Amino acid sequence: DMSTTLALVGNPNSGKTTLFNALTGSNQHIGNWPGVTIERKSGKLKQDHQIEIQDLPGIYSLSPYSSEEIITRNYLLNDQADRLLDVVDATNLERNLYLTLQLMETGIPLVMGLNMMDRLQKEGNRKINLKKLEYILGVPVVSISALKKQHMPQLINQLEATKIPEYSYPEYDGRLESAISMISDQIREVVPAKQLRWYAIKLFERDEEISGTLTLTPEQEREIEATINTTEKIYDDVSDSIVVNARYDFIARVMNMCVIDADDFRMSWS
Ligand code: BGO
Repeated sequence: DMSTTLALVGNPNSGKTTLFNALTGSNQHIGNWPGVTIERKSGKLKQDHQIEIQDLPGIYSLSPYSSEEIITRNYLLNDQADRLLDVVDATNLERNLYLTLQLMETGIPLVMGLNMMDRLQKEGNRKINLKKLEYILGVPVVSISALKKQHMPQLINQLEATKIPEYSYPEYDGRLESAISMISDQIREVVPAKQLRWYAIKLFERDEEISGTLTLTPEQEREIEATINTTEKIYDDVSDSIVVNARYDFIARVMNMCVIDADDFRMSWS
């Protein structure tokens, strides 16, 4: 079987539905996710029926707080997607990247569809350097307009590419990184290799949905808790908030490197 499953992921209002329709045409299957009344849509890529597209609920984060988030993260962790198409609203890049970073932690190959480029251009006060964005994230970025069906061939080309480059994970503050690496050492034997970082971060955040799925020895649990405790003392903060801040720091660096606002120009010339 040569078919690949492409999961469509993104924030609410990023244009996921518009893009799904543009990519699949009338070739759609609609149902519900088990146990909830959230619509489940899948379809085949119009131009290439070997690519099965699974739409996932729109979310801002992979935390376990809403049904939408739980559906999405279970789907991703159960390894049902061969690759991800991360639909990003270019006019809200900073906020959308928060999900992108978490998607990258799942280890699943990812293509970013930077959507709403028509609106960004029309607004005219901001430029995104796509090459730098690709470079700093290490993932392919295709700028598109799902509404106007612009750059669809380029996107499809990228989705059909036999190999999507492996990316390195977003690297956070050194003190957090050493905690993640110590936790990774405790769980290496019990989680899939490519999901090691994701599980380590979730354990660091004390995500009980996730820790409940792992069978650890009491010794391992103590070691992990000790690592979390020490790190919380170093930062004088609770662990989940340490991770949130680390993600925002990373995003701030991405924005500094890749985005130019017209106002910045004016200020520097006045
Ligand atoms: C309304 N460019 C522009 N300019 N708009 C886009 C693009 C794009 O590339 N892609 C999507 N939109 P969804 P989720 C609307 O519905 O696909 C627009 O939640 C309106 N509706 O048309 O639904 C899209 O599935 C009345 O806009 O997103 C939609 O991810 C006035 O972004 C919105 C203005 O797209 C969300 C817009 C009655």
